[in-house]
Amino acid sequence: MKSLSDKKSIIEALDQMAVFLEIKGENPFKVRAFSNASRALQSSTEDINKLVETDRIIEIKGIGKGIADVITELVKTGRSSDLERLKASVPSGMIEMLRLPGIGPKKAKALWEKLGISSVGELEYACMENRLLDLDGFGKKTQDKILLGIEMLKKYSERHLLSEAKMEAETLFGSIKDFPGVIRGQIAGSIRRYMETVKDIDILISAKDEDRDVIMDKFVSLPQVEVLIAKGNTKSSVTLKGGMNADLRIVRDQEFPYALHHFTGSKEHNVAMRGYARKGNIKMNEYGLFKGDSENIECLSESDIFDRLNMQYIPPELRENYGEIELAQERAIPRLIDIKDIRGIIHVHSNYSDGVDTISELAKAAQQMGYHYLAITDHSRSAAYANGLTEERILRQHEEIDRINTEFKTFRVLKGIECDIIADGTLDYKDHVLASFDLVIASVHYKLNMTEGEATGRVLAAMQNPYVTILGHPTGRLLLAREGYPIDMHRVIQSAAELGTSIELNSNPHRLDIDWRFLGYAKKQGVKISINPDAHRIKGIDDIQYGVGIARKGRLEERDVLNCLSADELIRFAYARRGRQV
Ligand code: DGT
Ligand code: CA
Ligand code: ZN
Repeated sequence: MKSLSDKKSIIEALDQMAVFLEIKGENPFKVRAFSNASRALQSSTEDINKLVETDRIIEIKGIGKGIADVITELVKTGRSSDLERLKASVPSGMIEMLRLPGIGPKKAKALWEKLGISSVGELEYACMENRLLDLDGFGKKTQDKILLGIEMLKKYSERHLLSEAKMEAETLFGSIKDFPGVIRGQIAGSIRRYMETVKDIDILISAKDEDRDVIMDKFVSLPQVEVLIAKGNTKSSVTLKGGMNADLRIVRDQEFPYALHHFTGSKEHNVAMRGYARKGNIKMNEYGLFKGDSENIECLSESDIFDRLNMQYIPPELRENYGEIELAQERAIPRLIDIKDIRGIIHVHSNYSDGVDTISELAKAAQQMGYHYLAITDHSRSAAYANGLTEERILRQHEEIDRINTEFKTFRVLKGIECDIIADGTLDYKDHVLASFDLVIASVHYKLNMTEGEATGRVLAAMQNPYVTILGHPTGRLLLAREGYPIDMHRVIQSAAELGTSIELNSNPHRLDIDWRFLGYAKKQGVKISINPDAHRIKGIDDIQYGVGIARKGRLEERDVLNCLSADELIRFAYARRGRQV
């Protein structure tokens, strides 16, 4: 092991101890003792190794016995058991959080204690939901500063949210497609497949051989390019200013369909497709489909490839080797849900709780986007951090909704609530209050630290309540930030099927929860999935596009989706669960 006996590392270790002690809320004198010791070491000119050897560390002014022992252990063994113990008792995400500008131990501690935030991802999510505005010692300025810092941190992370990668890719492709010489092109890779997280951007274009150099020159000198990784005339790689890597590949136009299929992937899908083609004596790769050894089977488009292989076209979202190849052979891939099939928006927060826009503004925006209804679902009373609704404020909100509804002829605002599931699995309001809503989303928001048994029990208990129309974000995960609580999703789905409860596909790009890998099972059980934006502002309604993409990935059809129903049908669904007719 590398010895820590250099002064700098020891100073760092002492500083870290001070920070961890402060986060843990230890005695301020003890915290100060460590920072004082660190400062004392910094100004001391003595050789630490010698001081330790001769047992004279304690002679440095400002270093007492306890800290001298820590330093001695650091010098002799290269580690400190005290520091390691402390470090293990603080969530590892907190350590990353401390790298953000404006977040010192005091603020980190407040975020942890007051909002249960222990990672950068959770912090980002909380900022987006305006959670920091009312927190003591924070405010709009701090919140903005933190968000900016997080953006910088994210530059260096391995994977990215689909939403961010897709927007970057679309801007980039928007420039590339207009370069002179580009014949056709497309965004490929995991973005085209709508994977929830993405490593890098893959763009494929076709061009004549003689145009390649100019196109590559233009690509690498685009304003959003920060670093050139490699430049060639078939492939160039760059790092964008936002921190993401992007590859541009150029092929001959007649190769484009095969290359598009290849670079869309996934790798697992490609391998399985090649295996399937081989059974028909066809060789398949990124350059073509070959009968026997050499004769190329001409394909003008990607769908020709599937045709020639005698299978149904497989939409990109399905290409994960998740059963799609068998389905395509049987021609059993259904017509997947499309955003145009969505009739109404469910799960939107207004300024009654932690949203920023008024109900009326949200309703008008949703109508303009072509939807027929909007179910407002603010937070319930125990969500104090989000200004959850008291019973009295529910009444006021319902009066306001009734008034707004008189202004619309062909649009309707529904009365919903996102009701917290209390730790014991009961709901945040009494039944007679729940009965006043058109629909109820029940979600877990706190005490996320559960075993699988606890989480499953808590959620199943909540679903027993007949007023629960939809189970909200069923694992509580935040992509790239926080694992969801472990839960027996198959049992939850079975229970939803038996009870007639819907399950949410939360379309916020940080969540995308329920995971698409469970959608096939939900569909088979006949559970309706509610594709919800969980919007906290008008713009957030657009997030439903990510939910629709994920629903397609899970092979959902229009009839599998709750908000493809009309408002009347939706209310009938909710009331059927309550055992009542409308
Ligand atoms: P990611 O990790 O989000 O970037 O995911 P992809 O799927 O975009 O992966 P990437 O960028 O490494 O490669 C793009 C596509 O190229 C991939 O989806 C399929 C194809 N590909 C890459 N490596 C292989 C391979 O070893 N074998 C085959 N058959 N295809 C590959
Ligand atoms: Ca990729
Ligand atoms: Zn929620």
